[in-house]
Amino acid sequence: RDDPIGPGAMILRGFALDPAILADVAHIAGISPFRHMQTPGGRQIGVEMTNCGALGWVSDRHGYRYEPDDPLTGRPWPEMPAGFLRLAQEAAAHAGFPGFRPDACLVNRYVPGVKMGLHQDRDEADLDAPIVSVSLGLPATFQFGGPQRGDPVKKHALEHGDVVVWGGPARLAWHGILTLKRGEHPLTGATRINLTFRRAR
Ligand code: MD3
Ligand code: FE
Repeated sequence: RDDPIGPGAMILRGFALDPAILADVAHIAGISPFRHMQTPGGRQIGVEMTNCGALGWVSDRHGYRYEPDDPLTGRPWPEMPAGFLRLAQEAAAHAGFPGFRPDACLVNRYVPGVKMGLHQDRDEADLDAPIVSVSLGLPATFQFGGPQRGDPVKKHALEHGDVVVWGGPARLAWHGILTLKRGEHPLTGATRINLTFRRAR
């Protein structure tokens, strides 16, 4: 089911239900483990992160950026699985963005009590490309506003298998995830996994 939630933003409910996605996440985490990154201000980010693809999103005392190598292992981030690439391209095309070629996939892991505060995604060189985000495991509520920090936000529930595509006028929208509620998911246990596909360069 397509759920248009604003100009340039659409939820594709149940678009990512293939259990192979979670096997791929486990494979990635076996090479580049989930870890807490630091903010430039020296605080620890509550969400645990890893990446796959040619570039990975990194945050540390020096700032936010995309890097070809995992700073934890000193090796390249694991390759983007073929199924990830296909899923992201199919979702983007379905939402009206044909030709999406993501080179970065950030993998976020939430446990109950963790949130992601309101922010914009603007560390990417190509802001014409959309972002595709995949939700797995425990449900979450995400907040989605406008291009200005003070714009009113709307809340939407995201469940296992939901995919959201953001582009055009929604690309620089402020967004975040409310504190994850406790729960147990048959496939992910007490966690929520989010894959965020981007064109970083
Ligand atoms: C709206 N992740 O990694 S996905 C992030 O569920 C991030 O882990 C959240 O925000 C998560 O940066 C939210 C929904 C999302 C992703 C990217 C967006 C919403 C967006 C980019 C522009 C506008
Ligand atoms: Fe974001």
